[in-house]
Amino acid sequence: MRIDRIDLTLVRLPLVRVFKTSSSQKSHIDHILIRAEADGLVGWGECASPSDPYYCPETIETCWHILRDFLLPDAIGRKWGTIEELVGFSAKVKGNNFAKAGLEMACWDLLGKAQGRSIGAMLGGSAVSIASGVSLGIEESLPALLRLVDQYIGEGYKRIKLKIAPGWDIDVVRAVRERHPDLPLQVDANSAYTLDDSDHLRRLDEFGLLLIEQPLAHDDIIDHARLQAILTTPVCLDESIHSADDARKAIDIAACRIINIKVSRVGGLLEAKRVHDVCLARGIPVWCGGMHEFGIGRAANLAVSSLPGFTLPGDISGSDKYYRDDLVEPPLLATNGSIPVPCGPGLGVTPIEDRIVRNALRTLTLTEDGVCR
Ligand code: OSB
Ligand code: MG
Repeated sequence: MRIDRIDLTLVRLPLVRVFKTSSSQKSHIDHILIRAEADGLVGWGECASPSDPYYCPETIETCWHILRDFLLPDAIGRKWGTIEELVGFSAKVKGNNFAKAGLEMACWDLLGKAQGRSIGAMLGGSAVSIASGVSLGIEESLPALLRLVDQYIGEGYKRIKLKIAPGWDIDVVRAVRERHPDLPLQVDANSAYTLDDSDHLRRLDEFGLLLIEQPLAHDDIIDHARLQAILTTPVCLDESIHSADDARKAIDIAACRIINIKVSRVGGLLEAKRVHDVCLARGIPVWCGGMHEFGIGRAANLAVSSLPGFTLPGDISGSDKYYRDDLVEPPLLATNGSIPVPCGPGLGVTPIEDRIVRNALRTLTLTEDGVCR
């Protein structure tokens, strides 16, 4: 294939509810959509970077810069036949995984359309639907959180994840657990604690949680190994895992017993599959994390979740949990807590282009002759 034109669009969608974590608070989401033309086909990708550098070092502006000035010029006009080859063009770019993942996703979509196969099938996935969980942010009050928990359980979601932070942890988890003794429940600290909090975190062990996600620093696995050794609750790494090699090392030193795979955090679907393969071979369960993706990125998350190692419900809820009007047809919605994996060619969803234009903050077109604005 040969890409001869790429359009970047920065799109803003309002969230139906403010989302607060230990590290950030959001009322709307800005993601970059990548529309790539190759061989008469069109492929779409989504850069799901946060706008602030509080979850990871990247922001949506660093993604725009890295795409415009490095990744896209390296890809446009070059022949490639496989994703391995395509990814090779940008191997010299260190880090910047969210930026890389957006372009790579558009290329999977192109390749899938050229071959008439879904991305799930191309990755080797076989599940036709996936068990869906929800991630609940830090709320104004405990009653407000309990109402949300009841609402999503009522809608059929298969497990609940609670964001925790110092001051919003033990009592909150206890209240949810007392109300729902058998609920599959897990927590996510987004790096809000240190090893000095070990005794405090051990108090979570009594609640039968599925896991505690990223309690310690984003760039650490050593302290996580120390913490895991004294917790009965499985530690799950999110922020610390950027590649299959990271996963192998974390498993080797017992820094975690579960891994959250995010397509964008690991730089794309190919690396996500590699992380999955390492974990499957080592008996480490995985689940698909989310970055509030719009429909394009959400479809990619569904595709990767069809792989056999994704044995825990993921954070892929129906897009209506976050957005009133998502950007794709058909809409990706949960029924009784499960969401079908798209089976059409490529991502298997069709972007609604006029809605994208209506919500665009900025666009940029690149061709083989250079940038046109
Ligand atoms: O840590 O998993 C996280 C959202 C933004 C940044 C980090 C995280 C999250 C979520 C929401 O938990 C997951 C989703 O539903 O997309
Ligand atoms: Mg997380």
